[in-house]
Amino acid sequence: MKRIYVLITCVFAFSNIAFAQTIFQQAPVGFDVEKPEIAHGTVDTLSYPSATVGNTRQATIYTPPGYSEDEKYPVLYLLHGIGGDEYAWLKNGQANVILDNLYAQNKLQPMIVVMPNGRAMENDRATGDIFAPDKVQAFATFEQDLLNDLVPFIEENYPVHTDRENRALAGLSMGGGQSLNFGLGNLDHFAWVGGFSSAPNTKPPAELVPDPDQAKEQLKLLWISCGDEDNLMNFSQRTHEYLAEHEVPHIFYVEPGGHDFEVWKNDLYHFSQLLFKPVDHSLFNHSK
Ligand code: FER
Repeated sequence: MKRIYVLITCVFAFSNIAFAQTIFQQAPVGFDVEKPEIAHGTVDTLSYPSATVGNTRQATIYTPPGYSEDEKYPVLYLLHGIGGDEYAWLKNGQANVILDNLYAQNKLQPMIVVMPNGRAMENDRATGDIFAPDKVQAFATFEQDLLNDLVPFIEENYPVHTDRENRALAGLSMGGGQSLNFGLGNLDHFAWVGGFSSAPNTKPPAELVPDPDQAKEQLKLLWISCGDEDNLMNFSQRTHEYLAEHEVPHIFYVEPGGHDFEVWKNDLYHFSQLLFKPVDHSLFNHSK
């Protein structure tokens, strides 16, 4: 009899592990390779006045194939990590190529993707000691720059919807921590939130989601992912466990890999396809 219990326990334990890792297949080979024969979106650099930093700041922007000023689009704000800047997702993450390929397969809702510089300080280059306290602090200061300077600029200057259900915030590592902190801390601004391999700047879960019922009600999608070989897994794991305990629907996606763009490209590939559409709730984790 005892053996049967052990067997049943093992089956459950393994099926849970397997579930966490198989919600999504890995992005198919070639998903990040440029295809000359398909339509391409447009990549640009924009400048906006920042009252937060007291200067003019830059962001990159991707508008989709078929973009028209006569339409209105939802917006994904996509944030980089501690070693990155507003070009990181394009240069190291081939974000525009991944998105072009998804549009060619009709897998994406038309959206504008804004890639800001998340280090809100006068010199926002990723040079010198990128872990220096003032530079790390600038990733927190970016909350004000994003909410008070960049989002209003985008909404005044681009043909975009301006309600919370048409704004998504996601990022990798430091940008994952920012996305969880700022997104979950400003549910009146964002309904779609994603943290990829979120870093130690991620607030402790009870601070991140002090009111689980409100989060449950307001979030369209909460995405937490991490590579299974990433030393920062603890920050995603503890967030997932708290969310599961408080029954806040979310996706917890553990994928093969470490702390690098192979993982983050795969995250963008999957996360972007879920945005601004009715979400398949069977993908959500409700338990630990
Ligand atoms: C740390 C380890 C990693 C940390 C930040 C990171 C601020 C960020 C990594 C990344 O953005 O890739 O201790 O402290």
